[in-house]
Amino acid sequence: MSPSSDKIIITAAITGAVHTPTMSPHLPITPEQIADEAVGAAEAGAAMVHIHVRDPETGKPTSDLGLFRQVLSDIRDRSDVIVNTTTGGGLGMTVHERLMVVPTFKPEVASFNMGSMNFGSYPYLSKVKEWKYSWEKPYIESSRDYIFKNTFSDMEQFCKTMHENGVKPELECYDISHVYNAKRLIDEGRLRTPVHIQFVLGITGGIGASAGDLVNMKQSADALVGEANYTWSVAAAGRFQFSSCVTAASLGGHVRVGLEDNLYIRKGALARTNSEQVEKVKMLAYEVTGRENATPDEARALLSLERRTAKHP
Ligand code: KMH
Ligand code: ZN
Repeated sequence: MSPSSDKIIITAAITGAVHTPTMSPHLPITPEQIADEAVGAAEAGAAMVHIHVRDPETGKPTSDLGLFRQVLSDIRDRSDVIVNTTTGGGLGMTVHERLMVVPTFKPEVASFNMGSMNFGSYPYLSKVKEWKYSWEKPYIESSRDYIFKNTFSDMEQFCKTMHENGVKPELECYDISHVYNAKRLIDEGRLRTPVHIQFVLGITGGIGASAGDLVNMKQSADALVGEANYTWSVAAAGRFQFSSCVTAASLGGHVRVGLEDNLYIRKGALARTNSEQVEKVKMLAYEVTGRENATPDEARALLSLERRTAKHP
């Protein structure tokens, strides 16, 4: 068994860069909305919030550090939740743009994507007829020809920058080869154990989201990284979100919900807030496994975090 815990860490991924405003009127857009949603998710039981930012006028994902500053300082003023910033960014952002949030704000945790891959959101094209903003359709269409770039050289730079700034990487693994890449970086001394792995399931271009897919990912990590050397969580796209969370909770892992990954609360019903999803997964994990949600400080201990995010970034 990986160092599994009785307490379960719930992460809420608040807005992301995959969904667009037309897909849900509840997607947080402005810095105020993103911070409010993050604080609400924390109050509902999330120990960690994963943050992307969007242009407040159009809702388009951006790497603007001024917007990150507003969101991070607002959250920090109002909550003790662990802040996890994206370094995956969104379609069309450069590696440099994606990484700058790390040295600028030194968040406690940041995502770290474990390999280059296709990352397709284009299946949404068949679901939407009229788009609210002109950028949305070309953005989604561009994913058909998009390579999410995380080369070995990029990953070495991410390791160095996160290490120099005392930021714990959350290793986003979308396929089994990404677990091999994590092992390589550990063996090279670029990543220190225990690492925290996020198994990201159901992305077009990555592994699927069945229980078997999750078990495959976990067994690969057990064999390659070693059960005692990592903690883990699952983030699954769309309708696989809650079923994957229940499987992960049963296997001793942690869970991620949020509108970044899934816009719905149940079949056919849009989630109105991130906190609704946090409440639901908290209930499911407890009812199915008896595991209670970790507080931010309990999560800090479970993830071996060294320090808190500075109060005013
Ligand atoms: N968007 C998710 C599929 C990141 O932000 O770096 C994974 C993610 C990666 O959250
Ligand atoms: Zn993200």
